[in-house]
Amino acid sequence: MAVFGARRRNDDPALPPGQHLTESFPVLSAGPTPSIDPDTWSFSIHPETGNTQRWSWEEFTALPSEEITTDIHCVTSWSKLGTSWRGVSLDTLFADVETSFDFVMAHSYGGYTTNLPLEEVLDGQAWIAYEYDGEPLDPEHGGPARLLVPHLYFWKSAKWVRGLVMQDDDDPGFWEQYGYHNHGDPWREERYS
Ligand SMILES: Nc1nc2c(c(=O)[nH]1)N[C@H]1C(S)=C(S)[C@@H](COP(=O)(O)O)O[C@H]1N2
Ligand SMILES: [Mo]
Repeated sequence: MAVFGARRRNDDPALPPGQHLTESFPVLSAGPTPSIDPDTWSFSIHPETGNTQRWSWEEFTALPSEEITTDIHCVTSWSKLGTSWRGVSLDTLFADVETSFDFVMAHSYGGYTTNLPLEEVLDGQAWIAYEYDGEPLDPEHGGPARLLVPHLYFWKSAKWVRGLVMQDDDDPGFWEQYGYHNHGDPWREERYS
């Protein structure tokens, strides 16, 4: 610890501009927490070819998974450092997907949507996460499974995700239609448009 006075919290190099640290794990949901039965849960990817890839909960949790330790940044200005998750990389899920579209729209149980460039969810940048801190993901945090795209503001990490639809255009999702930035890079403070 600093001897000559406490380091200002916002000086932490892991903190993007305008963010402050939180130790808690706030819940931010635009609507009620849907109750989702793993027996009827599925996750699917819909390319423009119509060749939909779909996984049941049993199939999904049998896929190779990874442990992810990462910082997360909410546009309302809290950041949480060193969060730990388990999930399936989108590289794994996209392995057999053929598409010439450059964007994805994430769709959640409950109706939430958010848009992302395909190239920003591949190459180890995004996961469908189903554990947090070694435990099944809490429903209020998106359980049974959520998108995790930690290099963008956390609204892009759709809770209760049920599928990704390939898009030709970068059409805005739920919060993006209400004025959130279409891209959402916390290091560039892409908060609102
Ligand atoms: N389905 C869904 N996903 C969502 C949201 C939501 O309202 N619905 N809120 C987003 C926002 S604004 C944030 S900051 C994070 C919050 O995740 P948490 O509640 O686990 O902290 O989820 C994102 N994903
Ligand atoms: Mo948020």
